[in-house]
Amino acid sequence: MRRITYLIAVALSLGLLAAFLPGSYVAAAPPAATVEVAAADFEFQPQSVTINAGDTITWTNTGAAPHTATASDGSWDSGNLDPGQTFSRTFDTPGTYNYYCRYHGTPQGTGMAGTIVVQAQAQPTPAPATPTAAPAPTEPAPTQPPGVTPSIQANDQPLENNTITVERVVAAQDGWIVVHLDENGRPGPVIGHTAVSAGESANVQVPLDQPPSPGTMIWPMLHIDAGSIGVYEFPGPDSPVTVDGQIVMVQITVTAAGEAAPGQLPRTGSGDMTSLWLLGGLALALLAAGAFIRRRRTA
Ligand SMILES: [Cu+2]
Repeated sequence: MRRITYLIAVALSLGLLAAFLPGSYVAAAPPAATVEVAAADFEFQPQSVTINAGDTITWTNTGAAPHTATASDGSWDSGNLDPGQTFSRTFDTPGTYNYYCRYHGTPQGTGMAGTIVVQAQAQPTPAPATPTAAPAPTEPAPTQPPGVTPSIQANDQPLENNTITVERVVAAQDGWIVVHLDENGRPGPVIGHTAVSAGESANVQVPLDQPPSPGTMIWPMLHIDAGSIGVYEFPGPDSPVTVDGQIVMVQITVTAAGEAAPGQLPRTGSGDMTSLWLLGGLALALLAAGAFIRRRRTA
């Protein structure tokens, strides 16, 4: 009996010793891994990743628009990632980390958002995610009927009642004209949208929630109407329309009010007419008063 106790003690000591030996001698925790996540237009792929504590996630912007990977609780942020740029972060503490794209998602997890599940290292490698746990089905790029190539055409212009006018839109299906603010030469946050029907539309008016100051660059962009039809859902299923991998959009500049485009006659507003009448009336009154005074003097 005592001999068995002794053997157990020896075995335990050896085990302890082994635990302190360099990793090459001992079957230690798996080496830290780097897991790739794509920040595509407009979703993270894969949307959910499970890693071990100590592993690193590298996000790569594989899209055409800028994106970010930003912790939903605000504890970390990649900053702006232009197409091709990467951001890496190592997750040492087990837990579930939700994140989103500041341009195309929300901290609440709608739109462009993702999750990182960090497991304690001692746990066995997780089984690959089952198909049912896969991210929400990706909406395929809308297929264009033959002969219809979506396009958008707009010029630099001043705001009229906080509204911009998009000269010409060709849409293969019902959708939206969405106006993005410029961010480093690419479309950033959305500042307005309006519905547009399939086919060709002229002079589409888009009201803006945040009127940009003169000199601001903006990007009118064509989006599809998917998900709930007639409800603007972006970030969400109402994704931008692409033609040959290029988003259908145009960059324009907001000019100062009253700054007429070359070749255009200056507008005469009702306000200008009112002041003209007032001036005319005043001149007539002065003339009449002068005539009255002169007549009184001569009398
Ligand atoms: Cu994004």
